[in-house]
Amino acid sequence: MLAVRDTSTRERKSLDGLWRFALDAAGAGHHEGWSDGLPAAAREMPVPASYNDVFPGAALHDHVGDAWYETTVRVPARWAGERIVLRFGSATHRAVVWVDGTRVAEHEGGYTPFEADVSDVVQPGAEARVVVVVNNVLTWQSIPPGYVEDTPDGPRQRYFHDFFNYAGIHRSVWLYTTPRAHVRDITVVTGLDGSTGTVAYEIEAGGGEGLDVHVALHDAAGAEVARASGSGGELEVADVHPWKPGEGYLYDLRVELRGDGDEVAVDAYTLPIGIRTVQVDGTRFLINGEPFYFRGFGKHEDSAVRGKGHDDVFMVHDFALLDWLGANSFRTSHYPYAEEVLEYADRHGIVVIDETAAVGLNMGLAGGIFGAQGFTTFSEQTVNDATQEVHRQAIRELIARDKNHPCVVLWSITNEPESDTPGSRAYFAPLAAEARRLDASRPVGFVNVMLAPPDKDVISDLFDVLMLNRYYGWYVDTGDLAAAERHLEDELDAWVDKHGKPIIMTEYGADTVGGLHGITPVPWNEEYQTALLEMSHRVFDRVDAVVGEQIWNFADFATTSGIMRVDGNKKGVFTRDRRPKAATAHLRRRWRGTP
Ligand code: GCB
Repeated sequence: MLAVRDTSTRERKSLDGLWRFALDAAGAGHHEGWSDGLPAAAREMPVPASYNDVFPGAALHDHVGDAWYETTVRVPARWAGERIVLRFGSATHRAVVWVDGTRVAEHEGGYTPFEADVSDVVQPGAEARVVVVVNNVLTWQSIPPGYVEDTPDGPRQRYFHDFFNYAGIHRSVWLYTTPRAHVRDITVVTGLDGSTGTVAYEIEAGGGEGLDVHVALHDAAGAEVARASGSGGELEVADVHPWKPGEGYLYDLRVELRGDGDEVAVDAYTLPIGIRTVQVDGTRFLINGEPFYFRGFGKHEDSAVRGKGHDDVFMVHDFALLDWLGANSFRTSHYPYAEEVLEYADRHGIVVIDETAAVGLNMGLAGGIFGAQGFTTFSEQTVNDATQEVHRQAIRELIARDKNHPCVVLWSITNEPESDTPGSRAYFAPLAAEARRLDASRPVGFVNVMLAPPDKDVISDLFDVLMLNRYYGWYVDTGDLAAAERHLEDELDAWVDKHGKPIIMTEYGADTVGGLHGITPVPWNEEYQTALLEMSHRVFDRVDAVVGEQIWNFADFATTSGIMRVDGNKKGVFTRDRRPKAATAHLRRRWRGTP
């Protein structure tokens, strides 16, 4: 799916700003015709943002059910004759959209874009009313899963993942044009052969019968370096300048649809691409044929008041802090991040492990950490075939959106699922195969939980790399870093013996209250977080197969309430407002070599 861009043939108009907003816990809006306009009592709500923390009070914070949004947009008169599309970067977790009372789109899944062709619904020159109902309910058939408990005080959303269930219109909304005949999709796969780069491309056109496809590749200085025509083919780039970690060199692939002999494009779209390769070779992870070591974090899209609303200020600041520490990578734990984030990572040479929102498919873990529920993970009544279909669709949408980003080097199809039962193998084998079918150019992985060490895990053979979340020194061996060091190393050695695949440590860390110090490192103080990271790093340095360390977490983040969390998860090396904890000094030394 192409990102929204202005080009010589396309124009876009932002719908971001203040929308009218009303909660609808009872689901009345559907019967009372809110799709034609919200009740007069509606208040104003910023888009993009999570709605939960914008106004005080539990009604909004803990809302379960529908929330309605409405805005109007003037459709420029000059857009007459164009194809006009309404596009949402995301709406969490599902949405239905009406334009002037006509239902134009619905979408399941809170972290991927969707759009509707509204050319026949809007009038160029006139205003159009856009109404969206966003629903935040998690069920056994949603990704991520959850369930609603009916209590005497109303419905309560329960879920099995450790971040707050923020909801709303989290990313930008655009109205944009394309010509009626248009470039619908582009897929590139790049290669390197010595100093020659290759770009295999496929172009899908919509309504472009009789038009020819022309592609031209331009380097960062704007010079054309290759061209071709036809809807598929391969470009060769002599003296290629590869995309590399730390150096996000991009070419522009200019795609045009043109009539026979015409010089002027009917539609033009420019896709920035990076030429690089990714491979797994034994226990090494290679980018451009060279061993790559991941240094960085699992992150969250999370900040005060905005919740999960995309914000360019936090995005640029977070990347600046990654750079300040010498990090070279992060994982989009635990859902696809905003497209702007991937684009920024492309331009700045930051390596990304791209994850679906399939988190919390593990009742063993949910029972152990977040309070026993007694559910079975994979069953007719819980995570079942219908869930698997939603999960498959989530993988499709992630890959469709992010397949052309050079920063993305690895797909993570799920975080910490149950992976030690026959049911888990039956569930994941087809999903791993689906990810491979959709993209043969990148390795596929999943993130393994502590409850499924090498002697219990039954799915790691389906994947190319091992991604491990381990909390030695925190959830186990709490406060005993000597025992933690032994146990961590023993387990890593066992993984190496069993699988011989590269190991990326995708989570390790300690909850740490910013500002809490102790002369002795003990759990919760800043000294202990530093000591736990130092201990982990000593172990990683002794195990050759470890090809990456991504600390949990970049910054403190909001979670659901519970006795395990004090104002959220505190495993950040930055506080939620991005103040450094003491561990950042260790990281700067280790990752940047800065004293
Ligand atoms: C995990 C999860 C992550 C949690 C983290 C923790 O294993 O993947 O979502 O936040 O542990 O802090 O417990």
